Amino acid sequence: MLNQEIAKILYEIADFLEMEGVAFKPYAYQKAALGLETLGDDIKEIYKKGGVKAVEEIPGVGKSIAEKIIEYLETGKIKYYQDYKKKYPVNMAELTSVEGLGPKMVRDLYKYLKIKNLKDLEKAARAGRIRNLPNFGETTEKNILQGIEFLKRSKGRFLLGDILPRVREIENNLKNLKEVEEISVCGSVRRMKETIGDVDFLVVTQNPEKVMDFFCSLSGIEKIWGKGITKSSIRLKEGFDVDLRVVPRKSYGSALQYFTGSKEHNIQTRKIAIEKGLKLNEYGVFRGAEQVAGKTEKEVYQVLGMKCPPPEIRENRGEIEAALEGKLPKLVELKDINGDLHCHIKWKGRWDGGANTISEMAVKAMERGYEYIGIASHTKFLKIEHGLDERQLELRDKEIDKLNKKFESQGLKFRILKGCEANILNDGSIDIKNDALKKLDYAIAGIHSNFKMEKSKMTERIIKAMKNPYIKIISHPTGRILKRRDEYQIDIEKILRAARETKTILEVNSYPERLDLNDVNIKKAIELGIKLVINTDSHHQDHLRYMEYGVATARRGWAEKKDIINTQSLGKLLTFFK
Ligand code: DGT
Ligand code: CA
Ligand code: CA
Repeated sequence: MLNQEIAKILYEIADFLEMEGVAFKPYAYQKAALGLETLGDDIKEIYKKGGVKAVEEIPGVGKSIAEKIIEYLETGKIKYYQDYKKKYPVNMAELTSVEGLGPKMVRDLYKYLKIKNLKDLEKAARAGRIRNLPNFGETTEKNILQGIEFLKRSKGRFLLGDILPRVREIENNLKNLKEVEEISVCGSVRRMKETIGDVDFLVVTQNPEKVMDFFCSLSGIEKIWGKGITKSSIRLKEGFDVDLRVVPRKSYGSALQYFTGSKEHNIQTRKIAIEKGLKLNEYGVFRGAEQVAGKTEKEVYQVLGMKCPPPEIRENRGEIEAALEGKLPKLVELKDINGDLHCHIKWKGRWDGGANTISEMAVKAMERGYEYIGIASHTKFLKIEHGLDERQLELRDKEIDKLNKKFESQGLKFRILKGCEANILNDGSIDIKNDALKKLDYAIAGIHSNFKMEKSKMTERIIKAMKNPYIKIISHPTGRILKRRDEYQIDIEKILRAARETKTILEVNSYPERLDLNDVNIKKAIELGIKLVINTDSHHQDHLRYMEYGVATARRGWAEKKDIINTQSLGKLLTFFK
C-alpha cells in the first residue's frame, strides 16, 4: 500500500534529520510515519475524499508533514527528501538495519570513509578501519560485524506479522473464485511460526487452468517463477515467494498434513506409518496399493492411531507422543483473551511515546470485547519515550480514575488499570520508587538499556528486579528483536526458576518483531508452573490487533487458558497482583 511507501520515506527523513543533529523534528516524523503505517484506510482515498484537512487529521501528522505527503500523492516525489538523498547518497535503511548503528554514525562513516551501503561497511569493518574513527573504537567495530552477521543469518525470512495480512488477502481473493472448492495455507504460516521463508497454498479445483491464471495475475507480483497446472510459484513485490499447489480431493487431507510440516514432525509421522505397515505421503495413506486415508487431515492421523495435533505444535517437541496417547493440550485461543496489560499512550502531548490517548485506547479495547486495559507507561529513565516520573504517574492516574468513573456511570463493565513499564537499571534496581509502584494496580519492569552485559550479570540484573515485591511482570524477558538482534546473554533456566520462586509473571510480547518469550521458552515456563501474560506493547490503537501473534506464539509453546493471566476476569486477574 502507498501508506507503507510514504511511511518509509518519513522514517528516512527522520533519520536524515537526526544525522544533522536537529532536535525534536525527527520524533515528529517518526510519529507521523507510525500514524500512516497503522492507518486502516488508503491514504490516497483519504486525500481524495477529505482533502488537505483529512490528511492533517491523521494521528501524528501536522501541517508541514501533511504537505509533504500530499506532494508525494500528487507528484510521486518529495523534494525535501530528494535533497537529503543528494546530500547524503547513503542507503540509510540498509545501514541502520545493523543493530546499534544510528543515523549519526552513518553520517560519520560516510564523512570519513565514504561508506554508502552494507557492503562498504563490512569491508571497512573487516579491514579494521572503523575502530580509528572518532567516537567509534574497537568494541563498536566488533559490534558492527556481529550486527552484519546477524542480518545475514536472518536474510530471506520474513516476519509473520508482515506476511499474514497479505496471505489472508490472497486467500480471500482465491476463495471468491467459484472454481476454488477448498483452499488452505499450509507450511510455516499455518504453524504460525515467528518468521516465514515462503508461503504455501493448497487448492482443490476441477479447473486448475483458471485458478492458475488468476493466481499468476494477482496484483503486486514481481516475478513468476513458474506456472503449471499442478504448481505455480510467484514472488510478490514485498520480496517473498508464494507457492500454490492443486491437489485431488481424495488427497487434500494428506497433502495438508504433508505441506503443513514441519519436516521434523513429518519424519516422525512417516515412521509411525511404516511401523503400522502403512505408507504415508502427500497423496494419502496406503496399505499396499490401496488408499486407506487422505481426504481429511483428521482421518490421516486417525489411521496412524493419533489425535490431530493443532498445526502450531507440529514441531516434534512432544506432540507426537501426546497425540498417540490422546493427551494433546487444549491450547489458549484469541477469544479467551480478556484484556491487554501493556499499552502505551500519548499524554499531555508527548509523554509515554504512544500515538493515542488513554480514552482512545480504552474504546478500542472495548471494541475488541475486552474487560480491561492496562496502561503500562514508560518511566523516567527512558528519555526517548518521554517516560513518566512518580509525580507524572500520579497525574495520569487521576485521569484514569475520572475515565473509570465515567464508564461506570454509563453502565459499562470495563476498567482501565494503572500500570507502568519501569526500567531495570544496570544493577537490577528500578527507576521508580517503591512508594509510587505501590499505588499502581501492577507494575511491569523491562530492560531498555545496556543490552550487552555479561551473562551472569545480566541474569542477576533481571532476577533482582523480580525480587522487588511490586514488580509483577517482566516485559519481553529475553530482549531479542527478530532479524535485528539476539537475546541478551542470560541463563534462562535460572531466570525461570527465579520467576517461579518470586511468583513473577512473564510476558509473551506480541509485537511482531519481538514475540518474546519465544515458543521454546514458553513451554519451559509452563512446565515449571509459571504464569504468563500475553501483551501487545501497543504504541498505537491499531497495534491492539497484534494480540493474535502473541496468542499464536503461546500456542506454539503449548500454553493453555489457565496459564495465561489475561484470560481471567478482572476480579481474578487482580488477585495475581496482590
Ligand atoms: P519456511 O517456508 O522455511 O518458513 O518453512 P516451511 O515449514 O513452510 O517449509 P517449506 O516451505 O520448505 O515446506 C513446506 C512443508 O513441506 C514443510 O513444512 C514440510 C514439507 N516438506 C518440505 N520438504 C520436506 C522434506 O524434505 N521432507 C519432509 N518430510 N517434508 C518436507
Ligand atoms: Ca513455506
Ligand atoms: Ca514452500
